Amino acid sequence: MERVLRRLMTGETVSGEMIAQELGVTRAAVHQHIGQLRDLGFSIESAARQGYRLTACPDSLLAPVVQHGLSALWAGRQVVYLKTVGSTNRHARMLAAQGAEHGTLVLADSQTEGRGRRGRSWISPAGEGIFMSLILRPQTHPSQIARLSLLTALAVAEAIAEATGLDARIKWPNDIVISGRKVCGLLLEMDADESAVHSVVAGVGVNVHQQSFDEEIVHTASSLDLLSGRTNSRAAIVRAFLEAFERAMAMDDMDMMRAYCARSATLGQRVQVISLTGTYTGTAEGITDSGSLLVRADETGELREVLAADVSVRGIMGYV
Ligand code: BT5
Repeated sequence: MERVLRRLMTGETVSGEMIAQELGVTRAAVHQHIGQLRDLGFSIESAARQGYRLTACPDSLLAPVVQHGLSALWAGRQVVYLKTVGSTNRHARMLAAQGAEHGTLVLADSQTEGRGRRGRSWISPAGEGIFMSLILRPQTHPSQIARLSLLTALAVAEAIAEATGLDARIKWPNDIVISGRKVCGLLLEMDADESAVHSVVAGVGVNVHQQSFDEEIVHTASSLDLLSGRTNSRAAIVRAFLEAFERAMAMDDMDMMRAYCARSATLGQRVQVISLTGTYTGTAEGITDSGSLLVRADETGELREVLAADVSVRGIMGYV
């Protein structure tokens, strides 16, 4: 079905016979795939003797739709779309272990066990959001992985801003917020030993079409449609992410940090650092190369390095 769709995405009118020949399948199979695509909401005109023509696409995440007009060279060259999955991160880790190539993107329309950090869950309703995991095979030492985490946050924030016009900002360490509401969360997972990284899976969940939220997150979350007052295209956001990711990967460290800081919602803000050993307030003054937050503590005036794994950081006035 994806191959038939890819052929129709060219915008030409093509006969069933031609598609069948090109793809090496029967005309009956083509006919069946056209029916499936129509069921998924694709508008396909058919004229006797002339053939089929795609006239409108639904908000689909099928590979040919996501890859249409994609200018990235390696990110998203392979797209694995799943209607539903437990967790795209878990699926991507399995594919990585089986040898999936650098840049492979796993996308799902819904997740039944979407995961956040430290055993938390990510609410992933069907058709409402983007649930994706990018498989990376960086040639780096495990200690360099923090850079990938900063870079993923930067790429998602830029992609959302570009595709929707909204002022997407990075709330350290791994949330994307707009107008003080969380619209996206990131979960990076690495498969490595002491000396080498075998693969990294960069998981991204974005709220796109939701009009309402579970009670647990109703005061902190929002969606791109609610914030922009229009219906956004999930495929366009995924494409913008893949392109922004490649751009960010190609930046030198200084440029990347500069771009990251310009998109930060946390830097310069008064924050509350909540850790197992206690809570204190201060001002977020910087981010280190290894991804830690530098907070000037109110009480002592000293600059403290805050590791992402250890704490939650809240704005004094609320969530951001
Ligand atoms: C995150 O964790 O924010 C990382 C979320 C990563 C999700 C993606 S989806 C694709 C890929 N596959 C996966 O299985 N995961 C990744 P954390 O910082 O721990 O935040 C989790 C908390 O955010 C939850 O405890 C809720 O309070 C809140 N939350 C859950 N679902 C949300 C949603 N859809 N929108 C906003 N907040 C949400």
